[in-house]
Amino acid sequence: MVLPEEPGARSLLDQVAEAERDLIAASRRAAPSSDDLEYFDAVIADDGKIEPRDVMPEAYRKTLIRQIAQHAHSEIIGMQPEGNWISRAPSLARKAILLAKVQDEAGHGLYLYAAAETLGVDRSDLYEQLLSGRQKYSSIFNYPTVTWADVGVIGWLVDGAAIVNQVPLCRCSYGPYARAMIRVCKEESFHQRQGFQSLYVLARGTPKQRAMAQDAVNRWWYPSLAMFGPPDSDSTHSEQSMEWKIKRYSNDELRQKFVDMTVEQAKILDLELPDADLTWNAERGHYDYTQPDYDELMRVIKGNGPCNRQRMASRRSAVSEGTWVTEAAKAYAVKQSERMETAA
Ligand code: BYC
Repeated sequence: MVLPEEPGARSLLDQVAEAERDLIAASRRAAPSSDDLEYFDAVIADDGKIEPRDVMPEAYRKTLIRQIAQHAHSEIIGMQPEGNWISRAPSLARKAILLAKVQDEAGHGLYLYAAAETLGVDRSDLYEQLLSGRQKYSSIFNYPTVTWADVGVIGWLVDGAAIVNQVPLCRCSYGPYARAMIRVCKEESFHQRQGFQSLYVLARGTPKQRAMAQDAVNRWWYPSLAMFGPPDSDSTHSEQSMEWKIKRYSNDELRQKFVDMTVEQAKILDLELPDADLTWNAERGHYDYTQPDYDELMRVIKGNGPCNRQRMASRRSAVSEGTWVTEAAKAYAVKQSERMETAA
């Protein structure tokens, strides 16, 4: 099933493929001959890629660590709301799909922690900062998944918002982050389609199933819009991140792209988006829409959303109760490499 995207724009997956071609070309460029910041400025001006070997301003490095770590933590915490339904999926096929999807999110977390480590941080320090609350994760994962339809809506709206935000990150100026995003986006695109398909079935099911799908859309719409962050006027990092070409679009620009794309998809689902003021504005060439509640976003970011405490408690217990698994895996890896050495 082909989902309509932003009117008049190239498909999101075509944009990912184009970014991948640029990344391959950039990786073939010669290493810098100088170790001063002139090279950094020239690469950014030339729309090239900064690699871990290159000198970079300390603030650029810190911004990337903040954003990539927050992104990695979001993938890992994001496994919880959907994981909640693995044991209650309505069929074996849906259960297998959901298991695979949640496992993909763990993989995304791993690509992203690996990308952050190229900036000279250790992933165990990043976990520690998440657990102590010094680093954050996306606001969206602090909302509960109360019905099966929430799983479909997370796929459609949350993964849909994630793709709109992340496709431009495939063209981020930092090579390892951009490369991680290529694979993440291809997988997210698949996730979004499965969420859409699951909702499509519910929306055409019994009146009760249809009502459950609509109720889930009503609850997730505004939190999904808030995923893009505060409005541009309140965004502390956007201006600098855009100058460095880490971010390619502002929070409001991406939110608008998401609205324009999603309205068309909602028509196919035959579900309502819960915004009476959603109207096409021919002059702007975009839909006008009601903004999410940014005070609520700030409360959720600060730790006071409906599920913040539950999410962090689950994460802490996964670490404390799972330590023996990590230690066993490490001991096994040591044993294997000793065996290989003896055999060689
Ligand atoms: N939630 O200056 P701003 C996924 C913070 S994973 C929490 O605009 P920036 C998925 C922001 O960090 C989804 N915090 O910031 C996974 C900053 O605080 P600090 C995650 C938010 O960085 C599994 C402050 O507010 N995606 O989709 O320029 C299953 C001011 O904001 C949020 C990413 O992480 C928020 N929603 O722009 C399914 C993508 N919004 O750090 C799906 C990568 C803002 O100064 N990240 N804040 O204390 C980004 O693109 C950018 O970091 C953001 C924010 C657009 C999120």
